[in-house]
Amino acid sequence: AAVKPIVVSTWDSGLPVNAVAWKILRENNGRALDAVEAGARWIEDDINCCVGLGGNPDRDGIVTLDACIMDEKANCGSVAGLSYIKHPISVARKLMETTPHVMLVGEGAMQFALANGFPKESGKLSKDAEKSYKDWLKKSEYKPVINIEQQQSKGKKNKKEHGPFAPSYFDDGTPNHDTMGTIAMDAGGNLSGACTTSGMAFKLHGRVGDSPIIGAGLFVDNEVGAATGSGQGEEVIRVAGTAIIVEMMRMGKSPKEACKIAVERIIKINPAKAKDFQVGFIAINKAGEYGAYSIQPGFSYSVTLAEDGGKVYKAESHY
Ligand code: SD4
Repeated sequence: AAVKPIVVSTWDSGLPVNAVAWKILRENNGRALDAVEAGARWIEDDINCCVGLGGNPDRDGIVTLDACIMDEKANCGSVAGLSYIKHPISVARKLMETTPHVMLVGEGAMQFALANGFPKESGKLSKDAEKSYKDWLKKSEYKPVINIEQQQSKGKKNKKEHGPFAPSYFDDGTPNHDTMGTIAMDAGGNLSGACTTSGMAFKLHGRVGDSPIIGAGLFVDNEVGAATGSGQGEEVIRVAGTAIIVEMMRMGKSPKEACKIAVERIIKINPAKAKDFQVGFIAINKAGEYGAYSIQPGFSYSVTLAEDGGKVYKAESHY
C-alpha cells in the first residue's frame, strides 16, 4: 500500500526546501532521493549565511562547501571542502551514482565536478558574507563556540530574517548554524536524505564538519528511518550522531526519543562545555513519524506531510 510521503528539514529555513521536495514527492510521485536533492539545490542557490557559495567563508576568506546524500539502498556520496561549485549536493550524488567511491575532498572533488560538467563559479563572496568576513577580520578571533544563552539574554536574535525560532548567533549577530539537513519518505515508502552546508563560519581552511560525514551529519537506513542535524559538527562526529539515532529507532525509540538520546550522549561527554554550543537533530521513521531534539533552545525544524504548505516546530531542548 502507498504510504504518506513526508519531508522534514532543519530550521525554519527548511520550509521552502520542503516545498521543493514536496512537489517531487507528491505531485510527481517521485523518489525521496530526487526530492531531497532538489530541496538541497534550492537552498544552495539561495543567498544565505550557511549553505552554498553565498555562505560565510573560512578564515582565509574562501567558501568551502560540505554535502552528502544517501538513498534507500545505502548508496551514499559526499564531498567536503569543495570550492567554486554551486551544487555540492549534486556532485555528491554524481559520485555516488557513477563511481565506486563515497567521499571526495577539496581539489579532487573540484576536479571531479568540473570533469562532470559542473561549471566553475567565481568564488567572489556574497555581499553579506563579505561584510561578515570583514567584521570578523577586525578581531580575527578564532572562536567557533557559541554561547547561545548569553546571546539570547543580550537580545541579539535577528527575528526578522530568521523567523521566531532563529538559529544560534555569533556575538556580532552573525547567524552561524543554518546547515540544511533534509530527510524524506516517498509514496513507495523509501527513505533518503541530504545535508548541505558552508560549514562553520571562519573555520580553519580544510576543516570538515559533520555535515558531509555519513553517520554523523546524515544517516538513512531504509528498514528503520533517517536522521540529520545541524550545529557544532565536531560534537556530532564524536558520537556518530545520526548513526546512533537510527540505531535507537531500530530498537524501538520514537524519532524524538532517539534524537534526545544522541543529544544527551553529547552532553554527557562534557556537560560544562555543552552549555556553550548548539546541536540539533531531526529524525523520521518508517511509520512516517517525526521528531527533533537539541541541546539549546532555539533549534527549529520544518515538517511537510500534507497539502498544508508545511509547518515549523520548535524542538524541545535539554537546556
Ligand atoms: C558544521 N554542522 O560544519 C555544521 C555547522 C552548521 O550551519 O550547522 N552550520 O559543523
